[in-house]
Amino acid sequence: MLAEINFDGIVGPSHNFAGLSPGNLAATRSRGRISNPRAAALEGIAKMRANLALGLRQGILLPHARPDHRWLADLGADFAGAAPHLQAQAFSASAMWAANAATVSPAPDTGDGRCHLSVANLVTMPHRSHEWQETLAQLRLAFADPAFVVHGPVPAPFGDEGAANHMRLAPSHDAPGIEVFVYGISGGPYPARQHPDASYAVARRHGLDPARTLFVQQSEQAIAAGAFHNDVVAVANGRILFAHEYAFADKDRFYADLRAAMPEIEIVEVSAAKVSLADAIASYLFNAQLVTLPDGEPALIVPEEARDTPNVWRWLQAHVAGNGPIRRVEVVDVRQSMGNGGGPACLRLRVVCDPASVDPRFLVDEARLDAIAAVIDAEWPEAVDSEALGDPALVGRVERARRVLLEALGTVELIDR
Ligand code: SUG
Repeated sequence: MLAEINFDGIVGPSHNFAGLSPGNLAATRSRGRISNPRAAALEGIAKMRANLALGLRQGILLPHARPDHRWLADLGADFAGAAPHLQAQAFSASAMWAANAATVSPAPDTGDGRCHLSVANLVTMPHRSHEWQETLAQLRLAFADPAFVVHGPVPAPFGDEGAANHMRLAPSHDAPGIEVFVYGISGGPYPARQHPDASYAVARRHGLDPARTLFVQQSEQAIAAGAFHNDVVAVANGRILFAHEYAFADKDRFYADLRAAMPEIEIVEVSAAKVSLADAIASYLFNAQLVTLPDGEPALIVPEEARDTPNVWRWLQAHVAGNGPIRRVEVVDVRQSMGNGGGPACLRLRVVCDPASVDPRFLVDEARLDAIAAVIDAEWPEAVDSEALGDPALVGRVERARRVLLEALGTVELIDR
């Protein structure tokens, strides 16, 4: 029996606002702010609790070793002596955004009937380019069962940012689906982070049926407006595609191809006249978790910022009141992550699989979340100044915090991955 499990990245103790992602407007604007790692991680725990309360299944991915001494050693540097920009890049907690961990093709879609995961290389941003090694180690533990195939990264220079640029539509989780890969060609002043050849490579490696696989270009306008990943302007689940009018370069052709591949598709498009691209991106309306509740109802889990943006909230209320395909809206507070451009959907990696085939250390219930929250309360720094990342006391605290968490979760083999 296949189910969707959302694996949320636990916000690491080094969470800070160093402004490392050009094209991610929230992160750029937050540069220099004092961050609150403890509050950030507890927001993430509260989001997971809310998902459990909705009857959804929940998993976790763990904070990475930061600073990343191995990466610095490859650069011939050590943390204390490294230039400030390398210190910040080695210290980032960006692995929290699990939607960028991997691309996942569930078993019903693949040639060999196994669930395939390809770890994302994240080569476009230096601070994210050294995530894949530890992500791969975690995926190989969590999905060690023969029901899964875990692939290494697509080689550079073909940038791959994982599930954030991938959507799956299927009548039910355990039925064969349509997989949609969204790539970028140009983004105006900003980098296009998903290379088309990376998307093609992942689809080939996963053994997807070309008749049920679409490759779609993200609009340049969307990237230039701050949609550095497709999941900032579109999200899909079940029979529903929820997208902004300006998300795709050629939406008419994409919609026609989708309708041909899946006649029962419901395309919910938000027009620019109702919600501008700027408001969609500032509110993260589309960086929502579009989920199927246990009773079969589609629900949208949006960040507080969507409720704070009047035309966005009006659109949502009107959609639900007007009997639109999305039947329910839930609001979660992930403001610390949002300050770095990471909404509810960025924080999770969806894996459709038999839950019994997953290493149980990567699954959570309320009791396990209590244990994680206790470690966060005791060990996570309350505040971090991105201008002072070189402070040896902070480094010691961050390293200890992660170690205590991995010990509490019984995943000590990852301490030195
Ligand atoms: O890659 N922010 C992340 C946010 C990722 C959001 N994920 C999805 N859309 N799925 C990024 O831009 C900022 C970190 C810093 O500046 O320190 C950052 O990496």
